[in-house]
Amino acid sequence: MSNEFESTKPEEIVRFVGRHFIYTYENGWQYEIYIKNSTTIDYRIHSGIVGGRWVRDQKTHIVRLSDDVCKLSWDEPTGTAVSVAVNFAERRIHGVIFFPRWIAENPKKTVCFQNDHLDLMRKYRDEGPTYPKMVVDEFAHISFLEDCGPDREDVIACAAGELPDGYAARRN
Ligand code: FER
Repeated sequence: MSNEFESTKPEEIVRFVGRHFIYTYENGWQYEIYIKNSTTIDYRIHSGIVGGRWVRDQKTHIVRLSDDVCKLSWDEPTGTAVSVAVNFAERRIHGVIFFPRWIAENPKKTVCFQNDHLDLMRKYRDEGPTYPKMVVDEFAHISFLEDCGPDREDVIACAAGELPDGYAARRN
């Protein structure tokens, strides 16, 4: 579907689709993303104020900035907006997270497998409060990177707490 406010060009981001990576922000928050296809990510949060949260099939704007750099941007059902620039050559990320006030005050309300609670998350979002937002802007380092190919359902398939010991500590 074409959208005048959408600059994702699927043919430009083929190289990024299928990549699966684990990264840790300088504030210690650890995240994992699987770029499932040209418009979709799955992700899991290992630690941080919303550690334990995980999400499948989040619609995402994905653009190429260079052969080694892409940017992923999306708006959550919770009202959190995220934009993550990923430099695969240097394994360096810069993420900006815009949390609504209700999550800054009570982050645990969003810790779940979100797909099973979409209506509840939208209800929380609409109840607010939204402002002032909590903006978190941080660099991260990619500690694990692999290419899983597109459209797999087994890459992000459980909560962080259900993974085998050592899963997130793998380095390559
Ligand atoms: C990230 C930074 C923040 C990320 C997700 C979030 C998956 C937050 C999501 C949320 O709390 O809804 O790098 O990648």
